[in-house]
Amino acid sequence: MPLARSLSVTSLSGLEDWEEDFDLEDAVLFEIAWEVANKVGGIYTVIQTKARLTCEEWGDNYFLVGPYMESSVRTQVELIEPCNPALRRTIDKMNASGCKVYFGRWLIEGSPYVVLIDVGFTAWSLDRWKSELWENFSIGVPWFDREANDAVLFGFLTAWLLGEFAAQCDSPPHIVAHFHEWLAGLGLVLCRQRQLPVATIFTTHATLLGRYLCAGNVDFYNNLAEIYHRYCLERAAARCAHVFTTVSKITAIEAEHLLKRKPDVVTPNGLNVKKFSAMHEFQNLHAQSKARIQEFIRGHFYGNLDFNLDKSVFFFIAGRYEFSNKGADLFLEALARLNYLLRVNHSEVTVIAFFIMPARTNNFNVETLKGQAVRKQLWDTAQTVKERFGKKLYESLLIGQLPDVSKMLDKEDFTIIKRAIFATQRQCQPPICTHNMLEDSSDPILTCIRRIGLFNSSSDRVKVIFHPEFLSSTSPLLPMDYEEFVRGCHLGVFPSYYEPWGYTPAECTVMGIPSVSTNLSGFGCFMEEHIADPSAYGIYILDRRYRGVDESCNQLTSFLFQFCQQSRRQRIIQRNRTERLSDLLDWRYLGRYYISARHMALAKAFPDTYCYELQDPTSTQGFRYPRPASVPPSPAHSLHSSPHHSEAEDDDEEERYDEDLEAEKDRLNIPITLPVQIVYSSAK
Ligand code: G6P
Ligand code: 1S3
Repeated sequence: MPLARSLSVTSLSGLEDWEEDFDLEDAVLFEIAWEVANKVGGIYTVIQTKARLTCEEWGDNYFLVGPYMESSVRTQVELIEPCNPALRRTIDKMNASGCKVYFGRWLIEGSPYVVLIDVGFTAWSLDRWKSELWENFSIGVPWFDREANDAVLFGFLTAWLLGEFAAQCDSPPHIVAHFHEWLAGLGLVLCRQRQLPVATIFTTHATLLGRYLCAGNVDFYNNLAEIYHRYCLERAAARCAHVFTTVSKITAIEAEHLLKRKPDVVTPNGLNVKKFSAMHEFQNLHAQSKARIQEFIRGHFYGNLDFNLDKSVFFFIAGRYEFSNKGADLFLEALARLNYLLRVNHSEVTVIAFFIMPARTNNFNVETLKGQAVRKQLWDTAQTVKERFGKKLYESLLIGQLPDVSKMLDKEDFTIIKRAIFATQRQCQPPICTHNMLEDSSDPILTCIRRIGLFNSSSDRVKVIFHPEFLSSTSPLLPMDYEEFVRGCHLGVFPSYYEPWGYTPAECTVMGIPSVSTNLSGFGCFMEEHIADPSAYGIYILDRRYRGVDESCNQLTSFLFQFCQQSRRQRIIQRNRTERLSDLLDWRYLGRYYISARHMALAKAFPDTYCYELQDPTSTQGFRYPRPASVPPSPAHSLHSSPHHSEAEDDDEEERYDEDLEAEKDRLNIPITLPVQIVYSSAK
């Protein structure tokens, strides 16, 4: 049997210490998800970032289970022989019975073990398994739903794996199996139906019905055939699990109504926070990345660069292209209103708003590529003229004469310069979209831009760039990866209507970039709960729950307008505050909710070995980051109503900010409320 593991959750910048003495000596953890070593969306990020902490806790007894996808395996997984003898026998037995199961190490932080199942290889069993599903659970999966067919294969294969593993263990094992999302849920249902000795957890990251109902423009009736059986699989998993969790309180409400089960634990999503040894390193990174975005802007707006780049701020929205669920509709409308406000107030600020959402395209468009080529040519011209100039200066110095400034640029130099200037002439406005869109006329972002008239004209104070492809450092247009890009921006804007968690604003926070989220997103609700004055920390939370669309749009416009009125120094101070919240989003802190869920499941499934007690919920105090003392008492003063405030005001605020850093450290030692307060005792 493996060695006992001791768990220690260390103190984080004043956040409470959390020691756990639950005896996990002979327990084994399987975490099962369709996105293990297979990037589809947010669940991949959850599993991948959490792996290091879970490996530290469970050591060699932690196994991730996912589908075998050849292209991902080639680049992300090192295939090896299974280390655990019972698991080796399990895999050998399954492979001898017509399955293809692989074992390896996923090459990410923590290097967790992965069991990867080739579901296609066992497709010959699909009809039989679907009949079983119908006979035992009355869930009928239609032949045309490929995703649901994969879910059936994956479900039966994972239940097979867990059952076989339990049978292969020398002594009765204590298995915890944590299943994520409906695509993996069937394995859980089968474990319970077959009465396997497995403590089961089901986490839903978004409910199927919630997503469909909120999307608004989904063709509901023509999609009905694809919804119901998936919903049945999801609901069965949620109802059968020993412990049911959702990623946020907002999704918990949804689950209570749509899946008819209140989650036992809310397991918020964390990140692997990288701490720089130098306090201000993230500010330097902002400046470096911003300079690269500015270069791109110079090319994109060539010939129309009539605004001051030094007084420009970069906003962005990024993510899966769900126009209204992700709030791209509201963002565009607010940008139109902001454009008006900046114009009537004669603001010197220019806003460049990026939309990074993948759509169907056939590559970059010519005008956009040309912009970068022209910029490059201008740079080369400047270098040529500089060299010629330098040579003349050098020659005059050699003969001990002051140079004749009027002769430093000759006729040839002027010809070169004029040719370069002529090349920047442009007959059209700078493009909105960087790519050739396949569905240009019906694309929701482009259609909305046509309606609101944000066409990147000179008079517009708000410019829009739609990049319908995820960013990559190998792009010929904007060669930056997502992280670099985020660091270079000033504000992430995520006014989502449907967002069970929302990694995008969380990622901004840990990089020290302020963001807008909503009280309908898991992240927004979490921050609202834990921070006394979120906007002082650069966390703007939009009310999309209790206000109408028009009112929410006005609120967003006012957030954006206020942001545009901040001075550079205020932005720097605000970024420092934002970055200080990153501990709150670190798995080292948030991982404890997963630990709670696992212990609770073990105690429910194996009551003779483990038990837990619910603590009196009134005995603990909720944790809240206090309002930064450096913020003046009235919000009206914390954001200057005029952009022309004095430097002295900034100095005052900066000084107060430095003082309050120390004071806040002490005040952070407040107990934190876990969603379920559990005191464990190992009754073994
Ligand atoms: C960082 C850098 C500063 C730079 C500033 C620009 O803080 O360390 O040197 O001046 O970014 O901030 P801004 O909000 O104007 O991009
Ligand atoms: C879901 O992915 P999505 O973008 O479809 O799961 C993510 C991870 O839990 C979550 O962050 C996101 O809000 C959900 O919507």
